[in-house]
Amino acid sequence: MHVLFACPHNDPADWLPLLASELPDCRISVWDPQGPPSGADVALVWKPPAALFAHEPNLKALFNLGAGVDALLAMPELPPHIQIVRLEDAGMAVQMAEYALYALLRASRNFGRYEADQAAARWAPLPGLRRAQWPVGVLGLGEMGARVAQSIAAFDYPVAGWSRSPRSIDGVQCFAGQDKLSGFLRRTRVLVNVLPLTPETNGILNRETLSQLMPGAHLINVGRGPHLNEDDLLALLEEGRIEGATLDVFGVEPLPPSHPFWTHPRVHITPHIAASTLREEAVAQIAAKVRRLARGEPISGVVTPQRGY
Ligand code: NDP
Ligand code: OXD
Repeated sequence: MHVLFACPHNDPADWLPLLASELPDCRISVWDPQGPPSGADVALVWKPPAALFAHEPNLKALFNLGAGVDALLAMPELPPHIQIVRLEDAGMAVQMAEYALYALLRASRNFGRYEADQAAARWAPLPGLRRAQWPVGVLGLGEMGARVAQSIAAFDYPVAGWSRSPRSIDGVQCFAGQDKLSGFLRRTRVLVNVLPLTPETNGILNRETLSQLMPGAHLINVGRGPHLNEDDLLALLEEGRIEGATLDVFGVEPLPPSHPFWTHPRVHITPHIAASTLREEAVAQIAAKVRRLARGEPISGVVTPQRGY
């Protein structure tokens, strides 16, 4: 197998030694758009330039260095015959669970209020937490969502999840399909979105859906920016129908300096760091799949383009 590293935003020096040690029998090279085609069989990619596909016609599989493949599938130059393989967890699910727990606890345990109290040297304990008043709902029950839901359930919050096909997860009330979305939203106070971005899920967080959440609702968006109608969220915050939001992903990234989210007192933002790709874990997972492909064996994590994830 010939493996090509085609991630112009990542330094190959950080990746090649790991790849070489995991795949000693493979030829490994870095994509050179000025040079002749490498003839590589598979490539590691993250937001690759469109020119890659015409330049490297021998590629049969792309290993995406992330879980979400929305940007890749949106490229018109992507040849239909190429297999797309996404990262499956690879150390990201635990990060996602930490992030969601942090945002949940900040809201439910009043940590934001206590930070303000400290700034004002004010000693003002609030009544203790009643978990029954904080039902959490997780949109998406895949690698990330299942781990998020299980982690929150371990802290005894009532947790539900929503997916496309029926799922069964201990301690999590599972809803599936479009016709169950409303019931899921109505029992949810803290909504965590960890769906992939597809034509079906684009814009799913909007006035109509967010208005169905319980009073005092909080939104945690760690999926993709275009899931959320940002103007609808701002209006619902203003109207008091949403209490607060923790957002990691945005319609435009980096978030423009003039965006109202930067200064909104009830919006907490982070720069798309909820779950970062970990080099060692990612390379180990990809290398194991490359070895299976070399032996002609099937691999998991292959994206279904028609589904969009
Ligand atoms: P998976 O493919 O493992 O899981 C996707 C889940 O979403 C599945 O449960 C799937 O349902 C569900 N789903 C998809 N479409 C629909 C739909 N139309 N209606 C209901 N449920 C649907 O993905 P991951 O968990 O690995 O990743 C999810 C997303 O998280 C990524 O695509 C990416 O956008 C985001 N992400 C963000 C990061 C960050 O740092 N902010 C880092 C990593 C990922 P079913 O189970 O039936 O297939
Ligand atoms: C991913 C991401 O999809 O980092 O892995 O957003």
